[in-house]
Amino acid sequence: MTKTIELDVGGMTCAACVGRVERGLKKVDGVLGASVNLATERASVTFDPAVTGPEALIARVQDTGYEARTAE
Ligand code: 9UX
Repeated sequence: MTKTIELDVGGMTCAACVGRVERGLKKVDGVLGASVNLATERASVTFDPAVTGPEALIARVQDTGYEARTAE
């Protein structure tokens, strides 16, 4: 089974930021895909919930150097 969540990502100011966040998320075990939109400051992340979850995804974005929280 897979799940997709949306994260609000703060602190991205250029296209290279988007690449950094996407690459960071895709390195998390259990992540199947990550797509980041600079204009909306949103990340859409698809993952295997048996392996990872929102807390690990948020922590990875923060470790990459940006702010993150689950989107409403
Ligand atoms: Mo662009 Mo983002 O020069 O951390 S990579 S601002």
